[in-house]
Amino acid sequence: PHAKRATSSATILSGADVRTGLDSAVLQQAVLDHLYYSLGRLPAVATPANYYRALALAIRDRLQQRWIRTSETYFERGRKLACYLSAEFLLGPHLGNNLLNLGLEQAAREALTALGQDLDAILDCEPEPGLGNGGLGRLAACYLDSLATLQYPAIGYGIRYEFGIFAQEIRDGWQTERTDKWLSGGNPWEIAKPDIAYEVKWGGHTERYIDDDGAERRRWVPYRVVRGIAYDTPIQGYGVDTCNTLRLWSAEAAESFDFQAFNTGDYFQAVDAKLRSETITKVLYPNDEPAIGKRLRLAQQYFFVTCSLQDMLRILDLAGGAIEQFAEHFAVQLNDTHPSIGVAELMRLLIDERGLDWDAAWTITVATFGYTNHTLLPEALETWPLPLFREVLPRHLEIIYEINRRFLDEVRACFPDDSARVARMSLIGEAGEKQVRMAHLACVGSHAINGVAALHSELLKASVLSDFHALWPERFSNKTNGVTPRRFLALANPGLRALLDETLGASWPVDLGRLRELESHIDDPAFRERWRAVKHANKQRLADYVQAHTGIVLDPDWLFDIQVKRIHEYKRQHLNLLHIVTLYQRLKTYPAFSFPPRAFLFGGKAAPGYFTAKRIIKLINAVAETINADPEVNGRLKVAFVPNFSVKNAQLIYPAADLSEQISTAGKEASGTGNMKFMLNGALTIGTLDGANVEMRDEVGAENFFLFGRTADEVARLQGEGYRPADYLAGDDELKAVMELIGSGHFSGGDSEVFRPLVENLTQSDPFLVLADYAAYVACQEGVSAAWADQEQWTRMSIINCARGGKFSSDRAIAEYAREIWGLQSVPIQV
Ligand code: RUG
Repeated sequence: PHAKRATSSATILSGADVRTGLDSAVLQQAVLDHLYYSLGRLPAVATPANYYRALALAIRDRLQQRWIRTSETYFERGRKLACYLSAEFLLGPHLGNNLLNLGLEQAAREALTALGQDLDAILDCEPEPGLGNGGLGRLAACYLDSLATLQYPAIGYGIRYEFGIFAQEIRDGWQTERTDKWLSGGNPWEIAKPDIAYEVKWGGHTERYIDDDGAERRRWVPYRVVRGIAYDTPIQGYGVDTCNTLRLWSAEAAESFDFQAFNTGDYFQAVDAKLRSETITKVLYPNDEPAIGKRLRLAQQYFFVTCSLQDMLRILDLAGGAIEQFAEHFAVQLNDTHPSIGVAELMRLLIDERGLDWDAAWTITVATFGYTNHTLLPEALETWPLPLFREVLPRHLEIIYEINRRFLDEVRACFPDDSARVARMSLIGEAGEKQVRMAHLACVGSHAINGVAALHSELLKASVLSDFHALWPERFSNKTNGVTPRRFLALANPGLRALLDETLGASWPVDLGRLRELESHIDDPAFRERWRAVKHANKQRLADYVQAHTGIVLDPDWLFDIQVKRIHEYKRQHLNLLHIVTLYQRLKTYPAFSFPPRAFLFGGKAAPGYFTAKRIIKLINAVAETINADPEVNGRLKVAFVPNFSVKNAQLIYPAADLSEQISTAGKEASGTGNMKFMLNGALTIGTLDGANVEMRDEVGAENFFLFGRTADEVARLQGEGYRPADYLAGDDELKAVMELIGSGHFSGGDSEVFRPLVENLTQSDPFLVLADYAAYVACQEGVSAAWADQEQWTRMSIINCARGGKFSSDRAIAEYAREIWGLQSVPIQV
C-alpha cells in the first residue's frame, strides 16, 4: 500500500482527511489503509471479501463524524427522543444503502475500479444481518431509515442475535434450514460499547422490607443476574447529516465464572453458567405469526426491554432531567407485544428503583408508551402461562396484578354489572391454565394504540380489541405501513431510478408524492418504451440470478408473476398453485389452449416447525419440476422457487415483477409491505381486499388493480354459517380435477401420500377459504392474461401503479407517528 500511496499521492487532495474525505482518490487510499492496518492484507492477496470489509470500514469512518455529531446535538438540545422497541430489525446489507444515503456510490465505484475491483461484486460479499422474520422486522428497519432521513431524534432498541433467521436451502424440493452465522466474518458496521451495560435479573422471589424513611416496600431477590452489552450500528439518513443509532443488546454472564463453583473445583459448572447466560441472545425464534410461549423467548423479550429502559434512565440522568419528566424525554413505541413487558418493567424501575409512588409512576408509564398491533390472528396474540411468568419475573407478576386490580375497577365503574366484560378484558386469562395476556397489558399501559392499515385498524376496533375501544376510543388510530423508497426503489432499481431522476429531478426519494408527475408522460410512446426497457433489464437480471441458483431458465419476455413472502396458509401460496395446476391441466387437455406465456416465481421461508407450510414449499417445487421438464407445456409455463428469500435477493425480485400476488384471505393480512414494494417498482397487483391492498387500490383506481375474492365481512359470514369446502369441490369440475391430480401423485413421482395432508386440509377444513375463492381467482387471472396482451395499456397501468404509490413511503408513516403519537420534532444536524 505504501508504494501505491506514493504513486497515487499526486491525486490525493492535499489536506483531505483519509477518514472523512469524500472523493474517490481519498476513498481509494482509505480502502488501502484499512486493508493494510485493519485487515493486515496487501492488495495482491486481498479477496473480494477483504475489499468489502475494507470499504465498509472506510464508509463507517465517513459516518462517524455525523454519528457522533448527531448524538451530541440531541444531548445538547435535550429534545424528545423516539425509542422504537422491536425484537426484530430485518436490516438487509448496509454497504449499498450507506453509499446511497451518503451520495458516495460513484466515488466508491471509481475508487474500487482504480484498485482493479468491481463494486457490485464487492457489495455481494456482505452477509445480510437477518435479525427478523419478515414484514414486522423489515418495517422496523424501514422506519429507522425514515426517522434518520426526516431528522427525527430516534433510537432503535433490539437484540443482537448471534444467529439471525436461518438460511433456507431446498433439497429434493423440501426446505432445510442452516444456521445463519452472519457474524462469523466480523461485523464492520457495529461498535461494541462494553461500558454501556446493564444488569438483568431473573427468577428468584420478592420480599417486603422497610426503607430508610420507614415506608414499606417490596424488592426483587433474583436467582440469577446477567449483563446486557450495547452494540451500536449507525443509521444514516438519506441526503442529510443525521446519523441515528440502532442499539442492539448482547447477553454476557455477569461474572465470567461462577467463583463458588470454580473454587470447589467444578470448572465445568462454572463455565456452563456463563454459557447459559449467553444463550439468551443466541438465536432469533424463526416463527412469524404464531406465538411460541417458550421460556427463552420471554427471557429475550425482558432482556432487551430492561436494558433499553435502563439506558433511557441513564441518558435522562446524564442530561440532568428529572425522573418525573421521563415521558417528556422519551416516546417509546412497542412494535407488537414482544416488548410489552416494558409496561411492567418501567413501573418497577420507577417505583422500586427510583422511589416514585404508584400513581406518579403510572401516569409516566401511560404517557410514555404507544402500542402497534400487527395481527388479528388469534394464534399470534402472545400470552404467557402464569407459572412460567412467575418463575421468570416474580416482581413483574405482582406489578401486573396491581395494574389489573386498578384497571378492572375502572372497567367496573364504566360498565357496572358486566362481569363477562371484566373477565374478557382482564390482564389474566382464566380459561384453562391461567395466562398473562400481553396485548391487554400493552393496551392498558399505552396512551396510543394503532393498527397498520385502515382495514386492519377497523377490524381491531371491531374484534380483538373491541372492549378496549369501547373503554378508550380516543387511544385508537390507524398508521398505514410504509416502505423506504431509498432501499426498495432507488437502490434496488437503478434503471428506474435513472429514469425517475431524469424525468422528475432528484428529490423524489424524499418526496415520494412527486411520482404523480409521471402520469403526465403516460401518453408518450417513447417514455413507455423506456419504461418497458427498464423492466425488461430487471427481468433479465432476475432470470440470471434464478438460473444461477436453481438452474431454471426464464425468458424475460414472459409475464413474471411473483409471490414472495413468508409461507403461511393465510397468505395462500396454495391458491396460486391451484391456478398454475389449472393452466397446466388445460394445456395438457387442450394443446391449442392459448394464453400469454408466464413465469411463476415463489420465494419465502416456512417456520421450521410449520408442517403445512413446509409441504406447500414441497408442492411448489414438485409442480415446478414437472412443468419445467415437460416440453408440451414449458414453452408457455415455467415455475421457480427462489431459495432463501432475503432482503438481499428481494432487491432483485421486486423490480422484476409484472404481477404481484397479494392473495391472502381477506381480514387476515394486517397490512403487507411487499405489496407496496412491488407497486412502487411498477408491478400490477392481483389481490384481495385485505390489509393495505385496499388503500393501494383506492390510490391506483379499480381499473388498475386485479381484484378478486370474498371481503373480510363475507369471509366472516361464510365461516359463521359453517363453511363446507366440499360444496365448492362438488360444484366445480375443473377444481375437482386439479385436486385429484395433486392427490394422485402426478407431481410426486407416483407418491400419492406426500401431498395427501394438503389435499385433505383443503377439501375437508380449508381454514383460509382457498376453495371458496378459487373460481374468482382463476377468472381474475384470465383478466390479467387479457390485459397483458395489450402491452401499451399494460405499460400505462404499470406507470400509474408506480406514480400513485407515494402514499406508501415510510416517510409518510413516520411523519404520522411523530405528529400524532410521539409529539416529536425534527432536529437538523450540521456537521
Ligand atoms: O403479518 C404482518 C403484516 O401484515 C404486516 O405488514 C407486518 C408489518 O406491520 O407485520 C406482520 N407481522 C405480524 N409479523 N408478525 C406479526 C405478528 O407478531
